[in-house]
Amino acid sequence: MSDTAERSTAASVRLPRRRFLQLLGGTAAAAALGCEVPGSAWAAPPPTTAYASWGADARREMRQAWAFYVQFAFGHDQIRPASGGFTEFFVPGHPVGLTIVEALDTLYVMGLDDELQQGVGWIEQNLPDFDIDASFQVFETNIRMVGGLLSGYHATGNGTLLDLARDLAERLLPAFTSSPTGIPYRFVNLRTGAVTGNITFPAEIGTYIAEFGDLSGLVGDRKYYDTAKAAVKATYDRRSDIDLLADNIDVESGKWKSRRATVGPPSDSFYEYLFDGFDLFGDQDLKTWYDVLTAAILEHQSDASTANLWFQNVDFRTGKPLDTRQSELASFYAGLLGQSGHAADARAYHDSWKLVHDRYPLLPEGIDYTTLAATSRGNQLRPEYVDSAFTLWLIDRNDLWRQRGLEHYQRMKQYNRVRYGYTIATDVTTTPPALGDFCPGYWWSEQMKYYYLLFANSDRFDYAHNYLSTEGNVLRGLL
Ligand code: DMJ
Repeated sequence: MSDTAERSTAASVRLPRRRFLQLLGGTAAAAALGCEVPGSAWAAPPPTTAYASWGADARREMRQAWAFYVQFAFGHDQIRPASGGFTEFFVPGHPVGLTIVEALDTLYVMGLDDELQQGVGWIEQNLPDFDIDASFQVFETNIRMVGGLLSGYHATGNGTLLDLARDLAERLLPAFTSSPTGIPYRFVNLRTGAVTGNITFPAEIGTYIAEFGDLSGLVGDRKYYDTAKAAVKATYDRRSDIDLLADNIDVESGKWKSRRATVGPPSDSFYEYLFDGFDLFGDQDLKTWYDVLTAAILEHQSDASTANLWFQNVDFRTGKPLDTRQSELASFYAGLLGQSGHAADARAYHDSWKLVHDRYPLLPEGIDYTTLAATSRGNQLRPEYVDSAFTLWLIDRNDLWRQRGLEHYQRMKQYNRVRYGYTIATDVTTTPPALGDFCPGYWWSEQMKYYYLLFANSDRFDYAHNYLSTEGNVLRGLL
């Protein structure tokens, strides 16, 4: 790709951020237009070079893994790196190049420009639009595909990527607009707009504002932003008297179908995007909702009875403890707490996960935090632990976070590596762990980017003012 040419084209198609904030109107826009967008307080001291060789190492691993993906699975959603096979993520028989889309901005920040050009070329030649007569999961399609295309657009300025992001978001909209509550159905047929899946979860309701809001700003149409925010509000308005959310809800009746409040799945990124919507767009409503729910979580779900901080699952109406299980996915919450000013809790919660990391060769999918026993023995090659470490490092530049990130990276190299890349594990209670044959799409978008940015000093990333989505897509801060 002619990078310079593409970038100058991009400048002419982008709707300036200021214009989008005007479109938003009201207090939120005023706050943002006053340049009080949170995140600007992130410290930016001079980087050290102690970890630079690990940055180069992560870049080499990414390049090699990409070469294997191109050789064995190019255009398919995910490689099977042990066997050299492939698998689709959304719908069997309907590949959408998920790994390529997820990898775009990681390739960009790493300066792997030939690979980036190869990926964009595949998209240009093979994805004219998303007119696919099949049912796609709305949440995953948004965070992975819409977000990946948008961050790819921010990286390259290639208008095709933005057009595709818009085409796809349009096809997701019926999930929201055909719902009587504004809470999206879980699945939508990308061609017909037919919806299914009327029992859903907070994360699948509230993880759109970053991508939809970015798209609104880029194309000058606020409907995406408004749709995403309405779904969040519909859920927030159904909080209990003690300001907690349960984790199952009926899209059509708006009635809760469970009583469990959790910061882990299937609620996790609902909370993340409340704060992120404020971070990106200065929307004070979202910040208020975040603060109300977070105060209740800290009051009713914090459990320091083991001498470490954990977040118990509780009854959302009474606050009564339900169980002491913790998903690995919940470790993202340390980063979110840090971003939102809860520095001591952030450190304490990451310290808790460090204990688990010390106990097993790889983090298990789930534990009982009273004993640290694995309740789910697999390891889905997940990024949340290093995601938090990276986020916390951006805030205080304490080398502790780099050390934790490096340890996570070295364990992955030691235990998740197979012939053609990196794979999930099926049992981490043995050393070495038993391995599967599957590299998830998020590996390309999340941890490889976090490792690289944590260790290297990328001149394509603004370490002081940035935004990474729940899927690690950089929607602000690419240089
Ligand atoms: C990613 O797809 C996203 O981070 C999502 O929010 C939940 N976790 C997976 C990776 O584990």
